[in-house]
Amino acid sequence: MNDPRLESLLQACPGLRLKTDPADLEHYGRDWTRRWTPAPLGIALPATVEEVQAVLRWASAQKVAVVPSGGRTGLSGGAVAANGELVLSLERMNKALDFNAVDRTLTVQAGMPLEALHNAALEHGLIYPVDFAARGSCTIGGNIATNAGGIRVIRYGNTREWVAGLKVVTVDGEVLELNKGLIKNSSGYDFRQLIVGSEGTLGVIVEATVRLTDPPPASNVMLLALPSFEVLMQVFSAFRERLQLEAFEFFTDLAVRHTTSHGAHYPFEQTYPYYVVTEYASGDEAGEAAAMAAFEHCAEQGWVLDGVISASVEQAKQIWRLREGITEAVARHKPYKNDVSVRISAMPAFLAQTQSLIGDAYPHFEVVWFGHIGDGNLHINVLKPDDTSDADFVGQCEHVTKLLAQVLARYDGSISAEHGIGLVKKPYLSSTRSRAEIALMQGVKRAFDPSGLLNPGKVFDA
Ligand code: 2HG
Ligand code: ZN
Repeated sequence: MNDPRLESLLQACPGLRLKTDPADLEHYGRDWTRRWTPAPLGIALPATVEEVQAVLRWASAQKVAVVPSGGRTGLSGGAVAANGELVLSLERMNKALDFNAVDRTLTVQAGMPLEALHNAALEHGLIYPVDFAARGSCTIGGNIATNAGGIRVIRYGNTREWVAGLKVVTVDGEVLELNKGLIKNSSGYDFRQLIVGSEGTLGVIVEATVRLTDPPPASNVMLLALPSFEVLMQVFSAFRERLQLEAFEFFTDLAVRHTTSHGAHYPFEQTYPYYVVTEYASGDEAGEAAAMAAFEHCAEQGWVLDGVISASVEQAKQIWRLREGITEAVARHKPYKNDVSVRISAMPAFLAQTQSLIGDAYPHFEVVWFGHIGDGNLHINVLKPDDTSDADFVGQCEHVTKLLAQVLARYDGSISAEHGIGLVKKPYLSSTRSRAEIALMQGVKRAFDPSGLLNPGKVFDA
């Protein structure tokens, strides 16, 4: 620990756990984006709210920038520390603190992994319904900081809907108790919701009180094979009309090729261009009959070519793996990621335009399409060819993203549906938010963090 600033941090916060090994700096200085070289000053791993307060007071006094850090599974560079920042990892603050059976809320520390939160809810016979593939590694604090969405938004909404209260430490070490678990609270600005999605730029989330709900009725998983992109939204409407959908996810043949070469099991005898995995409530015969009716209707119209329904929990997991395994399966190709959204009603026209734009723009690149189509959210992963340099590849992709941003603006869409803006989408923020909005955001940032020390350079430049 050569940097004298870290000695002074330890004096300000005796007993604080600090990591400074090069391997740790590398590990904690990056997220799942691999574009930036990690270069943090050090890693602080507080165990208590008081320690977080002490670290932030010290950072304010010393004018040291701080990057709050959860599971670092983000895909927008929101947790990257590439400029000598102190990483403030919440990983040791990972416990459940309080369950309230009457309020049906669970209060946990921010560093609790999402999967641990799911399990903690289940211990009380309830569920925390927000879910996505990174559940084992991401943390609830990070989920809140990006208003994470995932595979069950169609049924339960985004993280935002489930946050009943937050404990946040401000840059000068004050503790804010936001909303305190209330359902009704019409007492001025709702800072809780301002913190949700603020990507660590306004304060450090140390505790969250989340709402829980009843477990869903039994569900089944169906995998559908589609002939074309054009029928996707028709299949969605047919299923949504007849069933209570828990998930409705889309992916392409190329995605399947990657997940199966990564161990996922493919249940059909031949391949098809497009797929949907849908999960729906099916506790009884009526539920299954409705699912069959939806399937048959789509088959009659020629919108689906094949289908399989999970006959066991194990088979349901296998089907899900075809979809949930995509991010991991394509990771070695250093994908350039787009995470865009439009209103569901705009989806058919937006999809058609985007498909032709991407087809023209990337004739030489593999493009993996997938996403939460039932929420109007599309993921477009462009894979880097081995013989193209990182810089050249990103340069070409950025050019296309500018065009995509223009299409999105035409449909009033968003350049980031659920991954946040971070560093990756910062150049395109103005395609989704107006100049007046960005100016107000900058003003809010100054009110919370006048010296610009919290996650500087993320979302927008102050
Ligand atoms: C998903 O939906 C995640 O699986 C990751 O949001 C998307 O890797 C991606 O682009
Ligand atoms: Zn997603």
